Amino acid sequence: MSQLRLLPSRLGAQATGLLATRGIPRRSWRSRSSEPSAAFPNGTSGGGSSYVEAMYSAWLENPQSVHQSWDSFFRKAGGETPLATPEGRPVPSRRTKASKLVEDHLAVQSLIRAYQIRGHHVAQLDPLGILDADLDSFVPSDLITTIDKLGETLPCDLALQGWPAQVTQWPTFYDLQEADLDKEFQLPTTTFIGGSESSLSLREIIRRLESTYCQHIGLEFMFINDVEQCQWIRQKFETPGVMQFSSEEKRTLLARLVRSMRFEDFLARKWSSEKRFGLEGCEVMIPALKTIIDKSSEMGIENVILGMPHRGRLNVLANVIRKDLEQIFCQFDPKLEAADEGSGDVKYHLGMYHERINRVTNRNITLSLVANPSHLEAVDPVVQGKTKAEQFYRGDAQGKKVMSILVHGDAAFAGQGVVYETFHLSDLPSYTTNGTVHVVVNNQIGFTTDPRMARSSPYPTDVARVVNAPIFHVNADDPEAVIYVCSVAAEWRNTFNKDVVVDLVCYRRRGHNEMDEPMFTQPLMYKQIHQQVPVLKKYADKLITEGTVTLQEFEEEIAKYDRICEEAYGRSKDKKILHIKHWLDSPWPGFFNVDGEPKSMTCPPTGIPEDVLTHIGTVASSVPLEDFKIHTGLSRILRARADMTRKRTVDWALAEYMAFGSLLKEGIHVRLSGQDVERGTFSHRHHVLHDQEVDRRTCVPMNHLWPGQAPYTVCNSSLSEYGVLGFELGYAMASPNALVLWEAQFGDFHNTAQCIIDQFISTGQAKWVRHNGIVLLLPHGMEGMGPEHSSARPERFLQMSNDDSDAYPVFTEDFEVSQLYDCNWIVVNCSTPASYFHVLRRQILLPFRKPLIIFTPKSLLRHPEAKSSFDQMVSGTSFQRVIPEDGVAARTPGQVRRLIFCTGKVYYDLVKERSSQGLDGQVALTRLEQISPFPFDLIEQEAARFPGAELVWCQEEHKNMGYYDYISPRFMTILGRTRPIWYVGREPAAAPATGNRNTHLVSLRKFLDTAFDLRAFEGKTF
Ligand SMILES: Cc1ncc(C[n+]2csc(CCOP(=O)(O)OP(=O)(O)O)c2C)c(N)n1
Ligand SMILES: [Mg+2]
Repeated sequence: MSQLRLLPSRLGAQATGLLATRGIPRRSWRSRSSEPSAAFPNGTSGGGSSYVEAMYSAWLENPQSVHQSWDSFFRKAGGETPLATPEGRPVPSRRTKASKLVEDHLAVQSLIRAYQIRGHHVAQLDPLGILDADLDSFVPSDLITTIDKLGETLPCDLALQGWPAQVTQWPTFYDLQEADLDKEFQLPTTTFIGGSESSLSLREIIRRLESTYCQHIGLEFMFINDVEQCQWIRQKFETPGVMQFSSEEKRTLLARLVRSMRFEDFLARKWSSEKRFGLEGCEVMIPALKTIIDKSSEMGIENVILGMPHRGRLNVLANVIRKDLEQIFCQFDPKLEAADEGSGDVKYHLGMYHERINRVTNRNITLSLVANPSHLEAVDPVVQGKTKAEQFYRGDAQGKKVMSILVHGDAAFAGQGVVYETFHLSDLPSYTTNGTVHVVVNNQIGFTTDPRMARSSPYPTDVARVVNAPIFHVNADDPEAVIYVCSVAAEWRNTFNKDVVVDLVCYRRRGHNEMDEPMFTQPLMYKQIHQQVPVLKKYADKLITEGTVTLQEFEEEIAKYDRICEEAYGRSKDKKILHIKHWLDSPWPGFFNVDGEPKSMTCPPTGIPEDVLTHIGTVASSVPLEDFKIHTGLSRILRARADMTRKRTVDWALAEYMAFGSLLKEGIHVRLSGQDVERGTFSHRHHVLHDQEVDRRTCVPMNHLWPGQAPYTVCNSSLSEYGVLGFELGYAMASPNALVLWEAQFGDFHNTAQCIIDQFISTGQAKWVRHNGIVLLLPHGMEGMGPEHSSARPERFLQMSNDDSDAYPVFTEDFEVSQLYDCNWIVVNCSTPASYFHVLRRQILLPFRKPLIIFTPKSLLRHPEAKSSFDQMVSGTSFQRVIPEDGVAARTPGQVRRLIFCTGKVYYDLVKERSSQGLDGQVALTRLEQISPFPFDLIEQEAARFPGAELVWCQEEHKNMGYYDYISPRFMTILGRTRPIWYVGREPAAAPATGNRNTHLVSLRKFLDTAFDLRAFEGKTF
């Protein structure tokens, strides 16, 4: 049915042709009367009409009895001259007319508003003309289009076309007739279609509304809660003649399209059987991105950080970032040897960093494309984090210098939850990047899946509505419309500092990749695609016809770019070695030596002078602001901190304070983010004090430590792991001189961020030669809290550690540090506050950066034994990878019958049990603080110290979890398989912990009994 009401031939031959081929509407035709009535322009419902009528009646009686604005409204609307009857009332016939006049004006205002709200539903967005971009061919019943026949009787043959028999008239939502089309109507202030005119005929109003809202641009913005912002958008698009391009601009656009198209053609010619995820069908994305960058640069932006998936990535590298073509081409050479360490990545995942002069604005601009994995949209929060950090280091709190652009595929944008998680960061004070421009390559397909099977929302972009981001849909076969939309999008971002979405409705000329046959699954779509004239040809024909360029100039432009490609191709053949380092997205100038290597293989001691410890302890126990009333419970906590400081001891929270505070003193920015981190899930941290009497008055004592110290950021995040961890990883990418930590509420929640852990943290350096020193704090421990909230899943992190379990290492002098350099990440489980303090400081003092995974305590936070003395933290002390037995057993090693190795909290259970069983002289306890990379050297020494002892590994986790599978083969390697390492701990299980408190205690008892049963392994072989 929609054909009948769709737009007339003047939308262009293409559009009308398409209309006839439109598929079956998803919804059947509905009578207009079943539709809810539209809101009136002032936001009231139909009840507004009687109010206006009352106004009109009053005006007829006495024009001065109504407000001036009503008087002017009724006069301009051509109302009757006010005339009172002898009784002071208008005659009845006049009232009828008056009522019609008012109704008509209201109808027209409603109509204007209906176009602004729903016009996009009938915009001609699909270049193929097959599918409606909103997956629905239904035409909103409150739109009157130029082909509607108002109030006329239906021709009887329409019944044959499926109209219900009872419908005898053209359906009209308003009581407007054909004759009304030439009447003049006053325009409300909420439209700009009039330009300098304040009233127009209804016919012209409809024509202008159609031309703004229903051609190749579809605007969704009326859900935005801010009237000023809506007005801004209306003005940008409704004002007559806004989409005018100078011939210079048209020529630039054509030249950019030439590059985009010929780049793909070149790759297709040279490497016809290589996957490259070409951009064909959306070539306009290159001029689109360039326009966003040009416009932003013009508005003061100096640094643009981009994230994007596979589609068109090489083209973006070549033609937007301007990576040397030969470096791109040589990636296609299978014989090239990799020069750098690491396993590398496929070419359409690599990142890039480039500083150059923007040719349009003549200003310096830095562009970086962040490397990403296949996992679609995973890079979104990473880009945001990096952008935030760049803004932070530049002091660009408003995002006037640094901005991000994210490119998305239609299926991924709608389907991946991390998109939503990332949007929710966009307006949070510690996470906002002050607006991102999102560009969706909406080729109306995801691999082989039709969008009608891939999403439940009308558009793939609906997710953006949650943050009030305007969404501009545009037909990608209309390059000028695309450019206009992109320039408004950039202006929006740089005016309001809020997100905006450009939805490029396009098609995918080939299969998902160049080797894929799309006709298997999308036969009709691809029949249409095969007939589709490429956008470059269409646009060139248009410009040649209108005389903006000549055919010869166009051909020369093509030949010029083809020559550039050929020459670069020639040069690329001379390359023998592939440098992944050339694809680094975040260089750290000055951190490494000129060859990109660490400046040393040593780490200075991590202890600090006692007066620094004391000073931090004092500030941590105080309220640095005047007249600031804290909670009495907190006063107690602060008094306890002061007491500990006096006694030269620290608990966990104070040790963390001292690590952060000392780094801040040394100019290292510290940022701690995650759910409820400010107070701490376990109410132990209290880094943000809240005035009990003044709303939102807070104090962060950590920022009052020293004049000139580095800033400390501690921020409660949104309830997201995937998004927030990705964000912090991106933040940590920007600079090596910051300690960036993400804390999970409980360790097991990290699994909803698994993709960031697997695809970026564990593998990032190997794939992209990019270091990252992010720290993950994962509360862990079997404390009877149930299957969740117990395990941070150490086994998973350890399984992904890359140190070789079977290789007996060479113990060089720098073994401790070089082992750290060689690993993909560091996994620790500290048993003392001092250990935690040192490992946090070591993270920054190391001459390179590695991700650090820390299993952090819960009950140990308040355990009376889990305290450390200043002696373990002062200058000269450092992180102990292994804490050897130093009690009674250490003094008589010959008498020790069992040496139990363990890690973390279970140590305290074991110490207590050993003492209660009177086995202090016979059982030694040694703690692994650093589990991975495995401290082979220290374990060997420790085992040798107790030659007659049976070796046991004890853990509180189940046997198939925890550390056992990781440590067991490494013990075998270091012991030369001469001595067994027996397992003591919970039995294998499916769930990480029981939900029954009693079962928990029974299993604890059982393994503690085994740990100290010195005959438990008698007669057993290994
Ligand atoms: C998280 C994730 N799931 C699945 C895939 C496999 N995959 C690769 S491309 C693709 C289709 C993407 O469609 P769309 O987002 O529309 O981008 P297009 O390829 O059409 O440009 C899929 C499912 C992936 N890369 N990432
Ligand atoms: Mg797609």
